[in-house]
Amino acid sequence: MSEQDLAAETTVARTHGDFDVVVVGAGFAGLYMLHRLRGLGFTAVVLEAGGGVGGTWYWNRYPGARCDVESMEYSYQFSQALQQEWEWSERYSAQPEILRYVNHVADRFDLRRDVRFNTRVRSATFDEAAGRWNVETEDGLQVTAAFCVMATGCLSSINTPDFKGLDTFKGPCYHTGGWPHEGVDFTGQRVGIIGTGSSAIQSIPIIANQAAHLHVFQRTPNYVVPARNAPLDPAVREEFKTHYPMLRQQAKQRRNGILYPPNEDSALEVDAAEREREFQARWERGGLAFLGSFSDLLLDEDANGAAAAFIREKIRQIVRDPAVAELLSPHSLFGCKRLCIDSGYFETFNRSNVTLVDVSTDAIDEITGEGVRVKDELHALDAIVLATGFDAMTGALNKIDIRGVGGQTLKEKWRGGPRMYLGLAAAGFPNLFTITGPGSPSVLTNMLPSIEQHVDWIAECLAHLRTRGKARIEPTAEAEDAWVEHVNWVAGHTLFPRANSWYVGANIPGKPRVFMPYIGFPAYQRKCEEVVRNGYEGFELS
Ligand code: NA7
Repeated sequence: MSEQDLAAETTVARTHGDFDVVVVGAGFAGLYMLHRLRGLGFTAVVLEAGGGVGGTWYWNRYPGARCDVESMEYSYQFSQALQQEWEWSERYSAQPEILRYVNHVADRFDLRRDVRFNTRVRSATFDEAAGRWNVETEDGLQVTAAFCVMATGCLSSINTPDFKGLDTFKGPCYHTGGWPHEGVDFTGQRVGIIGTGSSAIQSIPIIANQAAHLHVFQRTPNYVVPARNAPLDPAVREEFKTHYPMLRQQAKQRRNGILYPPNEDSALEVDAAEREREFQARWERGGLAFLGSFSDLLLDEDANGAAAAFIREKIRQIVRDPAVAELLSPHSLFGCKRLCIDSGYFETFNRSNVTLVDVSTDAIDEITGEGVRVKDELHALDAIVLATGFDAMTGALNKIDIRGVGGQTLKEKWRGGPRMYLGLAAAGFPNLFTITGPGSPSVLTNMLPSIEQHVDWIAECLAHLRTRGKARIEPTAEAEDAWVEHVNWVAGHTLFPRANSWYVGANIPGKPRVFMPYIGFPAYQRKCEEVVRNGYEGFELS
């Protein structure tokens, strides 16, 4: 289906009148939420800012955009037929293929007719007297529903740093998280890319191949392991398809919901040769499996240091110029920012048309009409790429004026950092749910099973309320406080909170430093099940 067809379809979704549920966002989360709600006989409408389905995969069309979770796992599992019929082509899917998959799902389950595209939500207000949510969009539409589900994504609010003079630059400036649909041809151009996170690491080798010259402005180097992407081995595909239910179950028992085998040994209890062997085996295997090399990499500083040293040595082996290799070598904690997965990233710095510009001590002073100025040097450019990330986890929610009981805004409630019960609901905001909200495992996991677990929980909760004749659900302040404390307590036993990552909001100036996701997918699922078994413990139903 083309973009035009999609846009034409936007008028089809019924938006007048009352709904049982209004869902914000038509990415993987919002689409599956709609599917479950329909199956339970609830009326629902989905409001989506983009011109099509797919969320993250709709917006992030930068060159090289690819998932870092393997294709056979980065897919829905709610439908056996769907997971049997879809054929992934590569070990890690590229953005266009994932977008095709989401579109296929939308068609297969006839979801589009309840989605209103090109519709950005401006506010959501709880009407206490009516016990309903009033949702208003930027184009003046008003929708009311008994329940509101925010499926707004964890990495959907782009971060554009406040560079002096950014708007004076004469050439085009692109953000990786809002890439033009028609693509960009950098042939013959002098391009500057700001940032060296996952998006930059994926796009740099491809842009370098095209551009006359690429300047990479790096503030902090990252730990990167090879993806070893390849056409999907038919034997692997068959293995998954034959044993999908069992493999999905196994994955749910893993800390991050991903199937790679974890090594239960401590990195410090084996000798140096064994440590090296394990790291090397994982390096050759490729991908996030490197995180599972040893059980204590994210718990113990010395174990962590061993993994860090291994990767630094790899960088020295790959990058020919020792000064560049040193600049590319991270000295922060390993794995406490999202580990990046590459295809030829470090090799790209051996090219004569690539310059690494260190902006760690001397920040970017300004952007002029001609390029980027750092200290006294102007790097003349024809185009700029901002690979500067997102206001993660809370950004998309805080952009919407969400008002609960007594007119309190969610933004105000979260002034000191996000507070939610289970990352699903917030005290003072009855009948409002978030999918993969702060305080749930979300970004530390394979997002797809995390999304499905949340959607299933919410769907079953709504069905329960209907059966019991209850109209309102809200977590108690005590349950919320205890959960926030627990999330922090668990994180405090790991190295995670010590790193300046977007997990703690360190990338956004002024954002309160709080470790936002919950560490431990299996324990989290058990907790959610226990809450239900105990009659929605921690929630007030009325
Ligand atoms: P990231 O991982 O947040 O990376 C953003 C990059 O932009 C990172 O290198 C930042 O450096 C850099 N940055 C941000 N602001 C500035 C300024 N003001 N000056 C210089 N450099 C800056 O975002 P991505 O889009 O790459 O990846 C997001 C997630 O998507 C990723 O984790 C995967 O899960 C998929 P910093 O490290 O803050 O010094």
